[in-house]
Amino acid sequence: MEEYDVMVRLLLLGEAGVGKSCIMQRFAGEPFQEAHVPTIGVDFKTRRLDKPKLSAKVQIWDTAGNRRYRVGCGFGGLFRGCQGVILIFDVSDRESFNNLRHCIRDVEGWRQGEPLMLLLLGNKADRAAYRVVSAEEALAFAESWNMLYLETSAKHNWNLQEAFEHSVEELARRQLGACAGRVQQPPSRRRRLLAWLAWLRCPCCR
Ligand SMILES: Nc1nc2c(ncn2[C@@H]2O[C@H](COP(=O)(O)OP(=O)(O)OP(=O)(O)O)[C@@H](O)[C@H]2O)c(=O)[nH]1
Ligand SMILES: [Mg+2]
Repeated sequence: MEEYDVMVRLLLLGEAGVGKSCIMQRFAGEPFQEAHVPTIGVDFKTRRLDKPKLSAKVQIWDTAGNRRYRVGCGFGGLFRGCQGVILIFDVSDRESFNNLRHCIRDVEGWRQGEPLMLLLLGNKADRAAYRVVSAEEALAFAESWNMLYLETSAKHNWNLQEAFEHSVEELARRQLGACAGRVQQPPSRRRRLLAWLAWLRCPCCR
């Protein structure tokens, strides 16, 4: 029988076209999809994540950004089976950032006061010339909801491993309780983002 320390279920939420499916596919080791094939209903993929002191089975649930395609999916029930929600917007699409408040309203409705890990991803960070949401603005929004903020690119596989590792470590810390000392604490949120931005802005480092 397969052995692991924790089983983690994560839900991806965000507007249509922000890159949820690409992020899930990249995490599962699949190539980047150039075409936008809207998700109908829900989809999921599972992968093991093995760290020196922690092994986890990670199940990623991908949702339809277009609410019309969510009909009949039993979203509330699906949500209650997940310990963490990854909210995603597109840094080159302001609407997708503005509409995060609808996602948060959904989450607040489903969670009914239960503890939940939230992570915010600003995806398509490779589209630097088209950026309309600054990292500073997104970070301020994330902090107001007590979320970690990371910038990702599903296209170039930037920060995806880090995003999922953070989620798993955070949830493992909560699930394993007394054993949680085995899981390494991530560095401070702001320091990680600043390091990432310095890297993103420096062409010779990329
Ligand atoms: N440049 C760039 N394009 C991306 C990135 N991630 C996704 N895309 C593109 O964005 C489009 C939408 O990606 P999807 O992953 O299908 O978006 P989604 O959020 O799953 O959309 P729905 O299923 O409709 O909710 C596709 O054309 C992808 O190739 C990225 O990091 N950078
Ligand atoms: Mg999709």
